[in-house]
Amino acid sequence: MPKLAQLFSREILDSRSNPTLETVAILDDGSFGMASVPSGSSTGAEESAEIRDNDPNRYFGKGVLKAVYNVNSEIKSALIGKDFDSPQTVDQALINLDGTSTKARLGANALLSVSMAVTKALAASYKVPLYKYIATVADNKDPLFIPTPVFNMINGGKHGAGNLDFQEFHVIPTRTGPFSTMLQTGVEIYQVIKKLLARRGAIHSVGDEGGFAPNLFTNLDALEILVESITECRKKPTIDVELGLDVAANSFYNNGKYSIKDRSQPMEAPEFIDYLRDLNNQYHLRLLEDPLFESDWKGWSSITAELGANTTIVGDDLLVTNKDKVTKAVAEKACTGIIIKPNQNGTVTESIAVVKQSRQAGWKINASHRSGETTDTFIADFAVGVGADYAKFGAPCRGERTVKYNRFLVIETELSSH
Ligand code: 2PG
Ligand code: MG
Repeated sequence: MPKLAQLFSREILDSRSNPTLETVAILDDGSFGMASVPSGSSTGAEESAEIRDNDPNRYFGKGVLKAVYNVNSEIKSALIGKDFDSPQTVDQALINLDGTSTKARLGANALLSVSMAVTKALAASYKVPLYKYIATVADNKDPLFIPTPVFNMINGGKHGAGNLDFQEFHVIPTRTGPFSTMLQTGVEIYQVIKKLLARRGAIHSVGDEGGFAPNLFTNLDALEILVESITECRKKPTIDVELGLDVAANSFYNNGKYSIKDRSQPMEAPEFIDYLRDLNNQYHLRLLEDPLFESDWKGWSSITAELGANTTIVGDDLLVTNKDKVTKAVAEKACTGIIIKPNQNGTVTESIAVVKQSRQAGWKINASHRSGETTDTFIADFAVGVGADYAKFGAPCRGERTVKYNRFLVIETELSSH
């Protein structure tokens, strides 16, 4: 049984130029795993706790030296020399050591970096690709496949330039060919969006996730640009390529009302649901993520009852990759899909458990990056290993995003050669 021989963490930078952790785990047979953790900006209130230094003299308080220290001291002392035959045993040790329900004592970022690094080292020790090892850990015996990519082409909300309320405008190729063809479709549409935005005189700088952050008037304008771009690429909207939205409604919910640029007056939940229903009738969304405020459970149940038959209603901030939230959402029929973000949870195996729980409910699984990313490709292997229906890594642009889509290309080649 492999033993953990070395554990070491350091502070590196993420794609938004904020510090994060990179952790190295080495087993006594020499197997090596290195992992870095992403970080969100439009976070759910009940995500596991990311520890930052809050030292105003370093990186405006965003340093992670405390979390790094926790790995290099307490976590290291507790794990070094122990036998670990699976990520479950490592994760359980981490959970016990931290002792809080939100992983606030040692930090979910510290814990996840160790959990991912050890999982990678164990895969290396067993001499299997990471995605296959994750499938074994997840007890996923189905044939492995590449999830459908959800390309975030236009960035608004907290990730954009401040002029669009909705956070993410998705293009989702329908599954008619291999992943490489879906990627090509996404990239060609991305390039055409750039051209159309330039033609309209809307700026086309990019936002946090590599999608364009244009100067458009309304959220519907952004959807129109996507439709035009799909058509210009000689594809049929809703047939060849579908649309999706991460509304991220938390960010424009104030005093019980939803305020968006498309309407002059703030809306109560029933009126906003009517608005989303009309929008959905027009654009036939495949995925509708976080359409309502994370505590508006009543609203979630009613939008799922209204739209859930044809559109997957996806919980992100609502569910924060947390088993108790999923249990509540299943009971209340609050959604039909889930975003899985390991760093909302804090360990790899608990995130896998949430995937299984969600699948039992018949939900669609969307494995997701964060807006602050690194060049780590763990999430791509994770998505394949757990059999996720969808994966969202942002736009097919910027190194920290393309590295994950490129990892899918590698996995696709490996899967097709067996
Ligand atoms: C989201 C994510 C990722 P963030 O809301 O789905 O796209 O954004 O990482 O900022 O929470
Ligand atoms: Mg989201």
